[in-house]
Amino acid sequence: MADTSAAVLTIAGSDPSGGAGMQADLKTFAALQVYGMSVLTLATDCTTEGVTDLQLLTPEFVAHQFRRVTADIAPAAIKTGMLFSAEIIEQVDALLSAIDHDRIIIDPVMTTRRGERLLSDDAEAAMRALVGRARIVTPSLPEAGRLVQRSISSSAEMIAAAKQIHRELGARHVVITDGHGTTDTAADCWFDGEAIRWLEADRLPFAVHGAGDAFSAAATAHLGMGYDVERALDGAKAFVTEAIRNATPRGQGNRPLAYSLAR
Ligand code: PXL
Repeated sequence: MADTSAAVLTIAGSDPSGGAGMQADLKTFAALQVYGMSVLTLATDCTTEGVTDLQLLTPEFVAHQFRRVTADIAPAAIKTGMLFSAEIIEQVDALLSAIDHDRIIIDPVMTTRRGERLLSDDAEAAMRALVGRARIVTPSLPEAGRLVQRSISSSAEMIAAAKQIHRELGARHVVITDGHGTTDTAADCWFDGEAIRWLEADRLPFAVHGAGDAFSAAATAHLGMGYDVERALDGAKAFVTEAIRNATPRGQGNRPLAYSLAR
């Protein structure tokens, strides 16, 4: 029986355009009708065209928010989004280690959607360590490449990278999302430690903003409701596919998703 009153938490950065980041996570939580909470890590100047600048909160204030909010309301699942600096990533790692939660989803925000690096070498190393806390880690194709330190372009390379992220970095479930790939279907590669499964949907003929965040947030909402990982990932894929299908153009860049009620 799904726990429809579940409270779920995102630790993420602000996207003032409302399409990605903390805003995408909270809209996804609301659409799936769980109770959303958020610990802010940084503010960006993001629009549908991307990010050009950001400002970080201190790791101490990230920790302060996290400790206060989780002591007040116990999260049923926790997601991380943009953490950016080695110091914030290490702080979040310490906070998650202290509460030993088994429904942690790490969305390792490490590249732009075009695959350009966002993180320093130190921050990337800290992110590889944080991934070990994940019940589910959800890198995009270029982010998976940063995690394994080589570029990935074929299905065979996706499979090898998913297995390596499980084995060497310690994430229990690895889902490499292929939103910007070149095949006809938008197929995400899921490795659960034993078998590979592909999560498939039609690839839609326009670029969107925030799809990776919404997928990961939807998986978090489902885990928080008490669903197992398979149901959580199938539910997340269905949710994000619908939100992409309904996305309408706004602004000068990629279409933000349409977060309509989905449960
Ligand atoms: O989609 C990744 C992402 C995460 N978090 C913030 C963002 C973005 C992308 O624009 O702005 C705050």
